[in-house]
Amino acid sequence: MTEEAYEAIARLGTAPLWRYFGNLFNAEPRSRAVPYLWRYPELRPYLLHFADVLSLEEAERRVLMLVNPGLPDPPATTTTLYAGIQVILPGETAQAHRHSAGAFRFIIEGRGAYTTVNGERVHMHPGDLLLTPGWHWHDHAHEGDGPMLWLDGLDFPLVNALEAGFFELFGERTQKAEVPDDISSRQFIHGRLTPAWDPRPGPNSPIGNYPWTETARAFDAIAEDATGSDADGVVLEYTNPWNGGPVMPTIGCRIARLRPGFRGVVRRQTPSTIYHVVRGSGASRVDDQLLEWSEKDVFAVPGWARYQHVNSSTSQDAVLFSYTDAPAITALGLYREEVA
Ligand code: GTQ
Repeated sequence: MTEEAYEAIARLGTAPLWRYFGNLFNAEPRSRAVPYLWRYPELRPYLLHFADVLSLEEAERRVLMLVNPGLPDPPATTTTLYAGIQVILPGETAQAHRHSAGAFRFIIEGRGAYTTVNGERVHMHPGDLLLTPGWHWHDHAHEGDGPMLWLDGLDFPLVNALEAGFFELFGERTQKAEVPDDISSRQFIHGRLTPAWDPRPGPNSPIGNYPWTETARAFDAIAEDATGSDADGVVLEYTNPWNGGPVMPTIGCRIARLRPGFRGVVRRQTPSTIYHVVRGSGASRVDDQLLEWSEKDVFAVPGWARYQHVNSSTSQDAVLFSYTDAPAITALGLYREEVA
């Protein structure tokens, strides 16, 4: 009788909470994502191979997605975030489009490419952070020599989970330049002197490019005087000059310098994090995995996973770019952290 009752309630579109309770209300989060490291020297030859055999007329974007083994379908890098490595060759263009997902590029190597974002050409140099916030038109073009490669970061796993994903192609292959090149970076890079004639406060930073030259200047300015974080080293947040907040409502970006011999404390937080090694080498213990990273590698730290960063060099800095879903998690009142 009781078994029949269970079948009957299932047919009525119901389920007994008492059989599911433990799965629905865990004592703490258990990410399906796993700690994982992608080694750049292993990926690069295949990026160049596909640059050779696949034209940009055949692919919307020529990108190797960094797929977390715990999140194969739909592919994602952490539960909420995506990372990919994109390559474009001299003379190529990548079709203009826009999506409600927010995106950025962190430039890895090459020279002479730019992305056009809502009519502004934004030029790329290694170490630059370029934003293409949600629903901004963007296409890429390369007028230099040699391949140009960068890290793409997007929030589409989160946006799709929220069923808020929209996508649209631009009417032409590329946008025309409508404002002077790199105008947004030049207007805003001084941070505390913002244009008073055209305030456009919105949820996104108005800066097209946070150039590496300014990042290096920021580190130089504080030099050895900064205390830094016990877990994350001398860590700086890229901010929205309108409000001092994160660069986009769903994605926060940071850059950290781990001094020679740095050994972080063990920490965990509800946001998930994707790291890109700008410089140096070291290791991060993430739950039970030891991720031994070198320059240009990418690694994923799932939400609520314990992590500890170590700069294994006693003479060289390590520099880690990172991004998280912390702005979204914080806005929803779900941010937690713990230092072991
Ligand atoms: O360059 O616009 O890796 O739209 C994924 C989706 C890059 C891009 C990605 C995209 C792009």
